[in-house]
Amino acid sequence: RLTSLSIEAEPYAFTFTPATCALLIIDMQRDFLEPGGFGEALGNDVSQLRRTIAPNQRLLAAWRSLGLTVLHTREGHRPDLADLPESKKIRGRGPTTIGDAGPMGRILVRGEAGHDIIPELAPISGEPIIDKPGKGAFWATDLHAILQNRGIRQLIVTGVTTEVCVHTTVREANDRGYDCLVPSDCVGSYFPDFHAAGLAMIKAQTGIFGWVTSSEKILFALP
Ligand code: TIU
Repeated sequence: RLTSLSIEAEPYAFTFTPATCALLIIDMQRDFLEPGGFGEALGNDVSQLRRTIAPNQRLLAAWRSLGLTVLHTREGHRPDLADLPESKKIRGRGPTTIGDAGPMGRILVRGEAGHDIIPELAPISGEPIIDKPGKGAFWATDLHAILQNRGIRQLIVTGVTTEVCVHTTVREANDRGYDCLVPSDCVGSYFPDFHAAGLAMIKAQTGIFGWVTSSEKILFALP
């Protein structure tokens, strides 16, 4: 039986009960991670994100093998763009922005190829997919209700990007009473210095938003 476990982490050990701790994988979408996608078209180095794929696969396999809760998120908008604020649409100032035709379909539009989760981390039956219009996974979604209905109190948050959607989600989760643990090798940013600062911010001030560890340390702690 799974009871309380302890993971070596910073600023101190993360104690958790597997049955009430979900793996929440943020926005591992083709348009952010794949060569030829929207992220690369913006001039970003996708290798900074792609290094997170293998560690996420190992963590996901472990969570599935123990029968624990897994959830996935995708950032994107309705095909009619009714949920896309004008501010978000025009901020990019590029030749192509959200909703326009991109290399893998309309950029960040639900149902398009580029909006989907990369095949390496494809969700399976029973794993809720949270479609979110914003950076945080709680705003304008049913994530909190789903977590409450399953009795989840703690989250392991992975995915991309560290300082944008992962950070916003960890902050939102913290305010809703969830403990968040972030494995550093399972989150990534196009900007290595933002990645490092983002992780430092989470664990500063004796864990102001949460804890930071590695996937290896999580796997080591599992039964
Ligand atoms: N998922 C996520 O972080 N969305 C972004 O737009 N991130 C950027 O870093 N651009």
